[in-house]
Amino acid sequence: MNTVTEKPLRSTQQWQAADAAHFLHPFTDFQSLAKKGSRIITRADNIYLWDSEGHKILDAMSGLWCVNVGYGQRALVDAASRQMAELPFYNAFFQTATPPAIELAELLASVTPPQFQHVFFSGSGSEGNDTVVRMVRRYWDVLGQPQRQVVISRINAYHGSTMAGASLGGMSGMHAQGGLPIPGITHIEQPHWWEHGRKLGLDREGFGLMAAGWLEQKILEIGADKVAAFIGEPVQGAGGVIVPPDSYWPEIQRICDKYGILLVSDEVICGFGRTGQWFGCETVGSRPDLMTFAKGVTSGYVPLGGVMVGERVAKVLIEQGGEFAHGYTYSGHPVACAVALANIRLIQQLKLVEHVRDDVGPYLAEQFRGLAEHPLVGEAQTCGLMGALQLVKDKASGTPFPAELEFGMVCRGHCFANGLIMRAVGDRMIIAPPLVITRAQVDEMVALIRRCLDLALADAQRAGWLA
Ligand code: PXG
Repeated sequence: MNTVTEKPLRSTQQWQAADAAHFLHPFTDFQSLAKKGSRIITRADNIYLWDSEGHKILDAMSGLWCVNVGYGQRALVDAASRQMAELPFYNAFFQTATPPAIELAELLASVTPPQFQHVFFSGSGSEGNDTVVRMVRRYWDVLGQPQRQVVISRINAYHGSTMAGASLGGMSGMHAQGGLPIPGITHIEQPHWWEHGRKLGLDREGFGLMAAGWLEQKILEIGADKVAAFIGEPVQGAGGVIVPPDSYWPEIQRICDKYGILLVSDEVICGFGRTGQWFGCETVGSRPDLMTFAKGVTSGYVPLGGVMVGERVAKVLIEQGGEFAHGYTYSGHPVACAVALANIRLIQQLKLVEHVRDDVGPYLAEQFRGLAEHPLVGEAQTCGLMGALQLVKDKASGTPFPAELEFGMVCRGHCFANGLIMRAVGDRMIIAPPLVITRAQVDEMVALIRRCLDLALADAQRAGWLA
């Protein structure tokens, strides 16, 4: 469109034809999408999107877990436009820097936990995690322990799609393509009570300690002197919004401390207010040495990522490391940094972290307790403004639907048709709405979710799947 008020430049069918002819979408079966045609999203405001057919959609996924301040925030648009006119690009490689990158580094140091005074910028979360792998190995090299190479991560984690990011991630479908994981990366089982602890008859907190214990077992199996770091998302996002038991992260911290292993918190989804604190590690009670961030740092308006580097690591790299032979053209991109500055200041002005912590987060939790009563819902979990509903065939026993039914996709189909963007990860229905959402909008979202659950239930009854 020329502007939001003018007629579209092309019809939906024309967009879809050109899309199918030229655009290879991420994580997509190209052929099946080409047959079906993409949904073309043309504009957005606050927590709503509009498609090329004029349908209004409530975006309960914040774009892709990133539009924390919601769509249409003028301050971010103006910051980008001012910076583009002033200095659209300069690099930070050859002993130069730009004011937005410096100011953002300073502001990040003030909003992150106190151990973080330094930042390394990247263009995305995946690149941030590539930086993490290089940096933790370099740290141990400089300390004279080059054998400390192994990074331990978790099955069903998501840490990105580059070679290192996908290797750190624990998605078997991704490992199956492209010869992954790269050497020196290994995985332990996730702290997923519904999947593992419940079946063992353990309560949540007992299971949390057991799941953290798997880290200690792995360290002992490899040899502590070979382990560089452990990485985890405070709450697993793409894996299905898996909120760990409260006992899990403090025990992980204790184990990392015991063996001197670096702890990395991947805050790409949990950062910038999503969990009701500035960073997820503050919600779950860990004290990481490094934090990866992206997404919410700019609310997705432009790409930016990076790694917060705690003083333990920064001191060694700065005082003893010499040149760190690593960096990206867009490390500290001035336009991205200017947008991030405007975004973080807006989060502060609107008190969005407090809004999630004290108001809409607890309100969402209350509404999800209501949804937990639905016959299809085995478990409902929230953390701040992330939520998951585990769909089950039989509520009393928690029996899942057979995987081949892809029942989550049945439910997601109803969401799609009813103006709600909600994701299905297997049979876990998940949300992460923009942090600006109001209580009235939470009501609107929950009513839509309930309607889609009812429609999915009617399908299951008609098809005889509940028997
Ligand atoms: N870490 C975490 C925890 C993420 O969620 C990344 C790293 C990688 O960030 P980039 O900016 O390189 O994409 C992510 C990204 C999904 C989905 O299906 C989630 C992500 C990306 C794409 C799809 O939920 N998270």
